[in-house]
Amino acid sequence: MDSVVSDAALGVAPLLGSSEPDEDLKSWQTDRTRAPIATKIVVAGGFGVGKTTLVTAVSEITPLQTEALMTEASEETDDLTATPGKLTTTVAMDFGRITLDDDLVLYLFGTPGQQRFWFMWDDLVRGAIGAVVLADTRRLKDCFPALDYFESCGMPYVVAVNHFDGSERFEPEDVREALTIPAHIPVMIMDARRRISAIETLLALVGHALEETPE
Ligand SMILES: Nc1nc2c(ncn2[C@@H]2O[C@H](COP(=O)(O)OP(=O)(O)O)[C@@H](O)[C@H]2O)c(=O)[nH]1
Ligand SMILES: [Mg+2]
Repeated sequence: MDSVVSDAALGVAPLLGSSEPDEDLKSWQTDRTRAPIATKIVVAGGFGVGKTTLVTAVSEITPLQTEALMTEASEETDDLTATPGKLTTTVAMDFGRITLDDDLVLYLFGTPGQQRFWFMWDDLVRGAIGAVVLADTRRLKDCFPALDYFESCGMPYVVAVNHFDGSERFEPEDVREALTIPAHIPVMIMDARRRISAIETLLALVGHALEETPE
C-alpha cells in the first residue's frame, strides 16, 4: 500500500515550477477537501491481551514502543497466569501509523494495560475518534475497566476478541452477552498477529465511529 508520504513527495514537482500541472496529481492533492484525513485511534484492553502485537502488526512505520523488561517487583501486580512467556510490558504506550486508501491515515495509540498507569488515559484519548477494546476470552473481566472508561466518556468503541491459540473459540454474540455490550456496538473475533485481521478491526471502528458521530 502506498503511503501518503511517498504520494505527497510525487506531488512536489509541480510546486517547483514544472509547466505540466495536474497530470500525475492525485485527486486529493488538487482538491483540498480531499486531503488525507489523519485520525487517532486508541487500542485498549487488559494486560497482555495483544495491544502491542496489534499495533506492531499493522504499523507501516517502525512502531514506537516503550517495552520494559518486567522484574520480580511487578510479580504481585501484573497477572501473568495467561501469558507466562511474557517478559516485557508496555510502560507508557505503543504508537504506530497505517495509511488506508490514500486519504485516511490512522495513528494508533496503545494504552498501557496496568492500572497504575491509568492517570495517562485522559491525555492519551484526547482527540481520538474511537477505541478498539481488545479482549481475551480466558480473562474477559480484564477489559471491563476499558469498557467502562469509553462508555462513560462517550467515545465510540468496538470490542475485538484476540483469539489465542488453544483457547476456546466463542461466537461474537456470546462475548456480547457475557460483557453486556449494547447491540449497536460491533463485536468481532480477530487475531492481533495478522495484519489483515487487525485492519478489519480498525475499519470496523472507523465505520462505527462515523455512524456514531454525526457530521
Ligand atoms: N497465540 C497468540 N499469542 C498472542 C496473540 N496476540 C498476542 N500474543 C502474544 O501474547 C503476548 C502479549 O501480547 P502483547 O501484545 O505484548 O500484549 P499487551 O500487554 O496488550 O501489549 C505476547 O507474547 C504476544 O506474542 C494471539 O493472537 N495469539
Ligand atoms: Mg503492550
